[in-house]
Amino acid sequence: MSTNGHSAQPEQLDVLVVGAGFGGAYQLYKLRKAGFSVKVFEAGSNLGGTWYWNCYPGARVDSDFHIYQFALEELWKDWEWTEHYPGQKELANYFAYVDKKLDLSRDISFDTRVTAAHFDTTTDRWVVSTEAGRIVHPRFLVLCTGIGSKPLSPDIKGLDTFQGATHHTALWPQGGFDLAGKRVGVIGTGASGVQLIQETAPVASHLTVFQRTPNFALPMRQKKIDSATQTRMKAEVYPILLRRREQTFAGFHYEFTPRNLSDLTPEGRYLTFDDLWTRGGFHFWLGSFLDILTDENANAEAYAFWRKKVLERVHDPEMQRKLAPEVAPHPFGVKRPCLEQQYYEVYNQPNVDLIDLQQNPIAEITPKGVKTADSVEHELDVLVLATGFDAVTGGITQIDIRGTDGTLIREKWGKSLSTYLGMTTANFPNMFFLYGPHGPTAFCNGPTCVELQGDWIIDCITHLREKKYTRIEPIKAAEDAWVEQVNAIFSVGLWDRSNSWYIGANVPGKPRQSLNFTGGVPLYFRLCRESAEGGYTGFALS
Ligand code: N01
Repeated sequence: MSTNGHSAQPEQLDVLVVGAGFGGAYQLYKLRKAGFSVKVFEAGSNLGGTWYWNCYPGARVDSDFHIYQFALEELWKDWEWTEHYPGQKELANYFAYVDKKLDLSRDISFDTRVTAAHFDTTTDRWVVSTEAGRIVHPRFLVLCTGIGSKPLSPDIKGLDTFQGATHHTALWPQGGFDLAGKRVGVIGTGASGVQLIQETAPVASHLTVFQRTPNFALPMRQKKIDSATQTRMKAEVYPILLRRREQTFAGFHYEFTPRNLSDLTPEGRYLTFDDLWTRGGFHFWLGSFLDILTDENANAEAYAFWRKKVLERVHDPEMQRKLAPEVAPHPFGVKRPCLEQQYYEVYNQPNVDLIDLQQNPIAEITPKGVKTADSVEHELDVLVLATGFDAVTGGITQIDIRGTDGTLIREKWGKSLSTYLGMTTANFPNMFFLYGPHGPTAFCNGPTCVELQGDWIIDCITHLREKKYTRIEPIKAAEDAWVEQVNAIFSVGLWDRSNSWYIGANVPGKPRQSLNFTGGVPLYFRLCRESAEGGYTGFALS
């Protein structure tokens, strides 16, 4: 290898992993342990994936600390969290700890963006190129690009004319960017927007929030976690809590309430809702009644309960209408709610304006700020784009990936998404992806998903090595059947009733369809296991 990282001969590897977040780190550790030659290419300058890029003020995980970590005892036994829902800095520290403990960085090339991967049918290897011109020839390509690695900027007239600072939440300056004392505008009220808004309102001189759809945010109920509690949890419950993740719909440590809402009296429903609300976190969503995401009436009751709670916290009737309208813009929970800490109180502050873009859309961005349809120019020092991602598929389709017949994955999935088992796709042999399309992904705690899918992929690659196969790819008929199954399960829910990233509806021109497997973690992994135990049914091995 030359000093600039370019080999005279392209480097041959067993596996190239793309991305060094939870998924990529796990692949590297386990594949290396299994004796494979493996490297990770990561576009960022450090480990962490989402937790590297999303360093905007207030960025925080909304899974409970004990399930949002690797289930590897060699890691959790010596690590201590400080908060129930850790912030981005703590997660970055966790990744530094993981790196040191597992000695990961020596096989990771940072600041290395993969731009193309073409399958060579003569060698059964991938030819992978990076932005800087490095080329490697791995047998297998494992894409750990996550759900949010392609940030989406809005197509708004004049955006590039703004003379203040413009920052997308997912591309926040690594050194930080201070919003204190500034006139800040935020477009978007998804999870990123809500977190940034509640952090910014107390310090900005003025905050203007541009909201297209209200977020049905849920109380986080953050708390500090002390050392004694964790010592006890490690001794008594950690292994069981981490195992339980495999047995619940969302890869959490709790499950839906095992009743339909209609089975209970109005008082019983109220008491259950109140209990879930008091627990905080996602209990009110992923711990709620079984029919909450499939039955309109059950869903409407959940919305009414949520709305009542929000109205109690917001003083101004006009703010109440914008944040929690009487008629819900979409069913509760079919667009991702997020966890909030003091989000609703922000709108009682005199320095905060909330613009309802449904009533008063953005006309254009000007050099001074944002002009709305009512001709008011909202003057700003900073414009924050909390406008989300080309989620789930974008991290993969932004790479020039070409399969056996030269087809671009972007073109294949541009028509309609098709995968087999949410980890592979026909005509793209020896390529796996995890925490991506048609997996439990958006409905699964991240570490749960990447460990379970990750183990399946590693077992599969190990099986191929043992049997001396050099190539695996899904059979088209198996892929078609999988897509049919994914869509049939999806059609039972109310998912299609919102314009959410869950279904690609937030990206202009993206086909509206299920991007995830919505049948829950236990069913998903049973189907994956069945294929493996049957000798990888649905795949052609050669
Ligand atoms: O992105 P989003 P996000 N004009 O797509 C609005 C994870 N995450 O970055 O709803 C005006 O949810 C858009 O409006 P609408 C988590 O899975 C996790 O916030 O489409 N507005 C919406 O309000 C999350 O779900 C954590 O009408 C425009 C917002 O921008 C996922 O990432 C923290 C617009 C985008 O919301 C994505 O969250 C952060 C336009 N042209 C993120 N275009 C935690 O774990 C878009 N919007 C805590």
